[in-house]
Amino acid sequence: MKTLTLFTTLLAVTAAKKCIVKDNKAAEGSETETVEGDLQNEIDSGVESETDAADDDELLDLSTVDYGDNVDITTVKKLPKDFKWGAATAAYQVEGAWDEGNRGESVWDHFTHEYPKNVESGDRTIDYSTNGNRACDSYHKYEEDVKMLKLMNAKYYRFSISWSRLFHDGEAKKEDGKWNVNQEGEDYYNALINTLLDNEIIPFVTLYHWDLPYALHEKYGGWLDYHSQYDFANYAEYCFETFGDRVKNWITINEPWVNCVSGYRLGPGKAPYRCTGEAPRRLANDTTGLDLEGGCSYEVGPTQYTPESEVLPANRAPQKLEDVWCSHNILLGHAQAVKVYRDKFQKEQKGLIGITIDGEAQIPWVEPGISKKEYENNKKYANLAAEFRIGWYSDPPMTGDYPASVKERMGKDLPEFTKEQKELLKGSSDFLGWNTYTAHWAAQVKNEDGSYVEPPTAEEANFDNSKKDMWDDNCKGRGDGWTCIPPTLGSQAGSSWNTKFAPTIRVGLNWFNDRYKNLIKNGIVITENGCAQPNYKVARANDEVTKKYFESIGQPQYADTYGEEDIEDESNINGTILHDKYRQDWYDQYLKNLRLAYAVDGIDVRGYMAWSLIDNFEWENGYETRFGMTYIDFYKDENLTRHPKDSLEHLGQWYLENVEQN
Ligand code: PNW
Repeated sequence: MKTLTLFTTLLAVTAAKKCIVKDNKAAEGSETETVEGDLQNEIDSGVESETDAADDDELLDLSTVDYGDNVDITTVKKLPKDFKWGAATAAYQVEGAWDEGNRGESVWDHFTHEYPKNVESGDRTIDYSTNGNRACDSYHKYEEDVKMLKLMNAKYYRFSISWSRLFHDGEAKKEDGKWNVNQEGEDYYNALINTLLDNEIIPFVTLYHWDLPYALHEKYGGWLDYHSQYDFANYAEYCFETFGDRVKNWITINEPWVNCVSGYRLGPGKAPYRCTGEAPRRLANDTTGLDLEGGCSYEVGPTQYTPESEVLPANRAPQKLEDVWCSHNILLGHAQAVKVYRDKFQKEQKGLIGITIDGEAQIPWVEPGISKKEYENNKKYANLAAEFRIGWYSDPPMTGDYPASVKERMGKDLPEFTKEQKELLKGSSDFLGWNTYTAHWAAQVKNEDGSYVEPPTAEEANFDNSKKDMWDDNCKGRGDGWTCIPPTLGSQAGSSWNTKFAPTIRVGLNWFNDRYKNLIKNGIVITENGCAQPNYKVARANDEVTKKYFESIGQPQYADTYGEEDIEDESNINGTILHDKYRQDWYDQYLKNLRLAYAVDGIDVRGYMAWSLIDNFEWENGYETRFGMTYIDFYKDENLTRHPKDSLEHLGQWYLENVEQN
């Protein structure tokens, strides 16, 4: 089929990367040296020779840009019987009971209590509206959550464990055969796990979903410090030992990028609000849109977050590159936890362990009148952008090191893994967990006169220059932020960054498959996907531009605009709140692309966890943004009754129709 062949070609070319750094012998040398042979060969073989053959001025035939999802899904094979089907939540977002059962404080408790203004609220007179103090009260109501899982025919439930519910100060220790655990915390997770199993639902457990024990943040700056990896591994060991007889699916870390970049650089929306990226804006007097209550200062200083350094002083001023160091240490934490599992438990318990990363698939920018040559260049930049956005986190657990492009362009600003650490990291994820929501455009940035901005030279390589020639997200390299330059990729869902472009899941699955062909041993699991139903709070300034744009390239279906009738009406639960058509359509489209990736492209995708089972505490958006398939009235309903939305049973039906049943 014409369209599908072209689709595959497009994906293969996204694997091309060599020509990004030109005329840079030193950098090329280090690339050959550091990238694993297998991976390098795969990357090289992905380079299409037609790339070079493209005539300078020959125009691209827009009809050849096709994502191949306009097919009748019943004509391709179904997903296999053992497909891991379920829904996801996270401890801080649903549990509540923040000071019950002897639970310790996490960075999220601290952040939300210290800076309530940084969290959206529909009613600030309610003191739990800006935090997870009560949330969905799943600590007491987990049995009701299980009933919701049944409605979607879930075979799996992905939930996370609150580290500080088990260990107040984050430090798990075993003395004379006994752990210093908070017994009430252990009892809670045992009850949850056992209830799931009684209901024939398999637990899929995340060890860390952003709720670091606050004590560790105070002690040494949390993930900024090298020592965090060992505390994480000790806590993980306790979990394997205690729950591993029943839990066979483990995720070490959820979304290291969001945790580190939002929590340590972007500020002021996510814990622990280190905001080293906010500080330069403050210095430049550009604080538009920032609620700076609490604030933070900024020092450019040496970043000694290494094994040689002493434990870091608590509460020192934020420094540059904190997100980079957080990422480095959290990846090591993942690897250390996996080592413990493999050395002491995996053989006997026979479970799988992996990491869940996030990141948007990168879509090469296309427009009417674009030349073939330019489009080919955009494909290369799509791969490069994906290496920065995704590969930075997925390469280490697969290949044992950061992508060559990231190393070259970051220069000395990127910490290095030692030989031992590389060995520890390599192959440390039995499966690859991927949270996928949205997509970004990618291209090379142009100067005013239309010439290309050149990549940084070896001398220029550092954090600030590393992406200077790359479109930043969807913004044509002209600024930062999510919505600065239209058009966006797909329609605007109910969260500022959340746009609907369903082919992204298939493009991303193919990107992973091309890159890691034989390295992902137990397939890819989509550990999160979903949307907030459109609501009146999101800005829709780009809708028209996006619509016109997609029409201009002959793909009006991806503009996917919606009208008033799809927008959540808070005053009437029996309207769009429960009859969530937009969300059902979201799931249909993404799942169709997932099934095509499996059936047509042959991708080893083994599971899908919808985000989220229930409406919950959506971090800095509080209870004002609803990703759930179950409605909860957080402000008025004392009982926090679970009301299933249409999407919940819709997914239950999807499962019966699209996954082999016998
Ligand atoms: C994920 N982005 O976060 C998290 O794992 C969930 O806890 C969260 O509730 C869910 O997605 C919905 O937000 C993300 O900006 C946050 O691209 C932000 C982004 C992606 C994922």
